[in-house]
Order: sequence, then structure tokens, then C-alpha cells
Amino acid sequence: MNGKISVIIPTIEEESVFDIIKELRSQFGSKLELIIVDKSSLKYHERLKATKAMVLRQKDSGVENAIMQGLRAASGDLIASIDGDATHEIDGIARAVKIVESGEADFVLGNRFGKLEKGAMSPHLVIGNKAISKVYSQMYGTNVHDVLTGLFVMTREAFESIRNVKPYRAGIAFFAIELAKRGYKVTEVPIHYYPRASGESKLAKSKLFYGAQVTSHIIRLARDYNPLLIFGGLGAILLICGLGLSAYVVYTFVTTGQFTLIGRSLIAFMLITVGILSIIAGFILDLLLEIAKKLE
Ligand SMILES: Nc1nc2c(ncn2[C@@H]2O[C@H](COP(=O)(O)OP(=O)(O)O)[C@@H](O)[C@H]2O)c(=O)[nH]1
Ligand SMILES: [Mg+2]
Repeated sequence: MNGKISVIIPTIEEESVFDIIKELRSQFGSKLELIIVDKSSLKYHERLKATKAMVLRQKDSGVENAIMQGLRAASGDLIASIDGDATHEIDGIARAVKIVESGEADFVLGNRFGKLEKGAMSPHLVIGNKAISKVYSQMYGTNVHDVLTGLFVMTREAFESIRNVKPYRAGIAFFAIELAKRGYKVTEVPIHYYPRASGESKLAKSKLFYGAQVTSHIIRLARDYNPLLIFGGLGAILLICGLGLSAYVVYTFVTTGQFTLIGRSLIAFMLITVGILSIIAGFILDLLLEIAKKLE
């Protein structure tokens, strides 16, 4: 590695962070600028300070705000971030640095599905994270599989382009969205992901709600946000399902002469109605977007 690297660790009472600090120091030595952005009790905060790392106190909330606070204080040529719960493979940072230094990308995410250890991520979070990453990749023309990972490396130039952007609730996807929108190249490197050794998740009260928030940001902020494609597409799928189901109901009625599939008829009716409404909504939103663009 050529220049200096700043590594930011967001923490709320993480016992594992002390081991991470040791490991990072042994890996990067004098090239390392360590920045911990902490939102813990005073007692824990004092223990952090004793490590002699740069320790910042977070006044607002949210992991994206914590990381942004650290990024703004960083002076490294490259800037990285890693969760403080020792779940992400630390060597992933050095591998991501190599990719950035080769010029292949400006922002490299640590893909936890590279080597997902047993019990590290619950099955519903695996599905949710993969789905969100798929939506992100589709909308921003990238090919990443884990946009909500807790490990990344970015170039200083990439960071400077978003220094004054106010983070919204999207975790690391916030950085991935803003950088991709500005044309910076986003890629990933596979990493190991381990189960949490101590404490509980601090990220959000409800991961379902958090995931919904992230997804809505990803969709709304897409470069070529296309409501007709999203709502029209969704509507078309519902409509096709509804029509298929109706055909089945009608077929059964014609062949048996009895009308017994009342539940299915209702579902078919609902699918068709919601499908049509969604397509209409797509057209209306598309029209509004056109008008907004003209006004601009
Ligand atoms: N400073 C700060 N750190 C946070 C906040 N939310 C989460 N963290 C830290 O960010 C990292 C990732 O959070 P974690 O709870 O492990 O999220 P999960 O892995 O998605 O369950 C951990 O080091 C947390 O301590 C926050 O609001 N502020
Ligand atoms: Mg974690």
C-alpha cells in the first residue's frame, strides 16, 4: 500500500472492538489512522479513549451518520470502514485496498456472502439482503451482492464528492447509492462473515422496517427513476397472475358445472384490481415526473 489509510469503526458498546484495533494496528502499522465513532456509555467511551485511537462521540444517531462523521475527520488517501462487532473478516480491507489501488474501482464493498459462516446471518436476513442488493445493482448498473455489508474501502476523491451530502437511513447503501450516482465505480470483494461473539445487534429496532427504508431510498434515488417500469411492471405481474387464476376458476366452472372456488375467485379479483391500479399509478407518476422535468 502506498499512502495512508483511515479506518472508521462505528460502535455502541462493542466488546470485540479492542481486538479489532489490535489487529488493524498490526496489519497497517504507521500507515493507519484509526477513527472510532462512538455512541456508548461514558464508561465504555473512556475505555475506548485509552486505546489512543481517535475517538469521536456521536451526537446524532444511525450508523450512516456515525460513519459520515468519521469520514469527515479522516485524512487518509484511502478510507475504510468496518463494523466493531468482529463479524467481518479484517483481511477483507487489505484485499479491497488492492482493488482500489489497481484502479478497478473507487468503492469496494466486502461481500459477506463470499464466505458466510454458519449462524452468522439468519435465513430471512440472507433473503432480504440479497433482494435489496439485487434491486440496488439493477437500478445503479452495478453487480454487487451485499450492499448492506459493514466493510468498505473508498478513495479520497470519491469521498470528497459526497462530503456535504446529508446521510439518510440506508446504512452503507447510502454511500453505495451516492457514489454510483456520481459515476464512481462500485465493486465487491468476498469476505468471511462470522456470528456475533458478544452483545446484540445495535443497528435498528426492526430490521424489516430498516430494510423497507433502505429499499425505498434505493428506488427513489435511482439515476433513471422510472415509475412506469416499477409500478407498470409490478402491475403487469399481478395482472397476469390474476388473469391466470381467473382462467383456472372459469375452466373449473365450465368443466364441472359447479362454482366452488370462491376464495380463489376473490384472490383473482384482487390481483386484477391491484394490478390495474398499479399500472395506472405508474402512468400518473410518469406523467408527473415528465411535468416536473419540464418545469425544472
Ligand atoms: N456510533 C454508532 N454505531 C452504531 C450505530 N448503530 C450500529 N452501530 C455499530 O455499527 C456496527 C454494526 O451494527 P450491528 O448492530 O452489528 O448491525 P448488524 O450487523 O446489521 O446487526 C456495530 O459496530 C455497531 O456497534 C449507531 O447508531 N451509532
Ligand atoms: Mg453486526
